[in-house]
Amino acid sequence: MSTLRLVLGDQLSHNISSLQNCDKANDTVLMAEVLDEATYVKHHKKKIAFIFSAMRHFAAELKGNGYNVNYTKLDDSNNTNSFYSEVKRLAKQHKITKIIVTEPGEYRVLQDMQTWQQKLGIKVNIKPDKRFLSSHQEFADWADNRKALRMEYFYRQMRIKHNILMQGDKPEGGKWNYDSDNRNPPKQGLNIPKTYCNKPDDITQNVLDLVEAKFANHFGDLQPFNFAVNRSQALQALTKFIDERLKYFGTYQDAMIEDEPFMYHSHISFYLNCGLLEPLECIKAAEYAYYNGTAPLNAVEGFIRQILGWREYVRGIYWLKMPQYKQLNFFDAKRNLPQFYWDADTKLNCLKQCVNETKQNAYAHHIQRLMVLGNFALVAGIDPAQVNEWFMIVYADAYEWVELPNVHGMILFADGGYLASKPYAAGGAYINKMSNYCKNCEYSVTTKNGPKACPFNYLYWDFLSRNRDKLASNHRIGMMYKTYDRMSDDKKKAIAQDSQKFLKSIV
Ligand code: FAD
Ligand code: DLZ
Ligand code: SF4
Repeated sequence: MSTLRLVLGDQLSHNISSLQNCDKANDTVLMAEVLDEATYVKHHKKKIAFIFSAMRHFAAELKGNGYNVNYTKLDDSNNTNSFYSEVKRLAKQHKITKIIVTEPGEYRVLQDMQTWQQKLGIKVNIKPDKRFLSSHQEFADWADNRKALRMEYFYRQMRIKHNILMQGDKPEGGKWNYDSDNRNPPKQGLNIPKTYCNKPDDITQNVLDLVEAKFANHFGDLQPFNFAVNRSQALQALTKFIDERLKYFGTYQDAMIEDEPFMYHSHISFYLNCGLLEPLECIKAAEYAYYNGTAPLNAVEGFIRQILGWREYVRGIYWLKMPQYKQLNFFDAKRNLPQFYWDADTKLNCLKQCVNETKQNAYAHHIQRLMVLGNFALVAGIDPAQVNEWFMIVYADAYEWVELPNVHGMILFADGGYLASKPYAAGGAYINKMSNYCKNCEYSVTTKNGPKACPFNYLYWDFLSRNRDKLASNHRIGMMYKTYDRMSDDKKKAIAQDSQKFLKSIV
């Protein structure tokens, strides 16, 4: 009797359910770098390097802890290059009688795993992923019979359940949400501390060479590579954030500055999503900083809400609504993704900046993703499948359970308002208020129409006008139609003409 325990690249946690009660003398742990996973979308080079290096470091730790690990490297001659074929190969080699795996973070992988038992004739036990703070059942129970799901109410329930920032049954400071204090524009002379920066060791260097050789035609810059690649380094990155940047996280959460890709954000999503950090330890570290007097409540509550609220909420929606969720296209958007999402060759300075930083770092912070890259895709009517693929490719923290609800639901409103109460569409004024991008742009953010006008200005109104039948009854956006209706016919014509001309120019 021998059990095969499969650990995936985003399951790098020592307490992962697939390793529980492991018989170290007889069981085999399988970890495998497989081409299928690196190419089902052509991931950013940095993302592949990060996952492979973190996997190799984790495998070494497991071996050090006495586990019997079979680690398949990408260029091993016997690598069969898919999860299933590797499991099959190892099951034969080690006379395996049972397979244990923790449920994956993507529906396509789960579907595949669910066929293994029948195909292999070996019992396959798919265990729940206990690293999340809300189970599928708990989320489904919460969602049951609600007309509309709203993150805020889910978040309050999670605060109570985990007793985070609570004074008895009341929220700390008397309010659940301090978002209204968290919308400051950037100001000049901010002294933003440097983010965590790790020097590649030999393991990482080998991986970087491998990625350069095998994935040269994938998007993104491989160098410099400074990610944390094991748990102790990820903890250092978390501590550095809590000590140096958390205090301003809230105030400048929505701010964007040219050549400051990380602002006061934590830059920990990669580590959380692949298992090097646990959500509750990040939440507790921030909560401690508040009670310790080193960070104010608006920052701490804002940060905790992202992890305890948004992160769990989007995962809940993904598993509740897949596979249908991915097919939704509320606005019937069909336009192809413009080439500048890949090469940053555009006169729109905000997009140029955000694409370039994404290419360099496999990272962009939330407002860049939402209000620049996402906002443009929404108002330009880009096909959700193409936008979704782009976001899966370019960010080192992208796994479908978290990427899809953010893209389909939050930025594209492709689910018709299941996740968000209104589309986050905005004109250039928002980007101008929250960034310094417009100062160096060839377009004029204050001009509404004509060749010099900021394209967001007319595309915003064109988007509303094109989708009137779908949006007019939305009470959070319906009033914008009153403003549109007060415009002269000439103005409306100019909006439509400028939009058509611009959209034609970006194919
Ligand atoms: P911080 O701003 O410091 O926030 C702290 C943590 O909160 C993050 O590390 C993350 O774990 C969590 N968080 C914050 N916002 C969200 C959110 N909306 N959904 C889920 N978790 C959240 N996040 C991903 O992890 N993977 C993705 O593929 C991803 N795609 C996104 C696509 C779009 C269009 C948008 C608008 C958001 C997306 N997000 C995604 C959410 C968010 O932008 C990133 O989690 C965040 O930018 C990561 O940077 P950070 O670690 O510095 O986060
Ligand atoms: C993202 C990724 C990549 C690029 N490569 C691998 C890999 O070779 N082996 C592996 O186990 N996991 C990899 N991953 C993470 C998986 O894509 C992830 O586990 C699934 O998408 C399920 O969430
Ligand atoms: Fe972006 Fe418009 Fe500002 Fe240019 S003017 S940076 S296109 S918002």
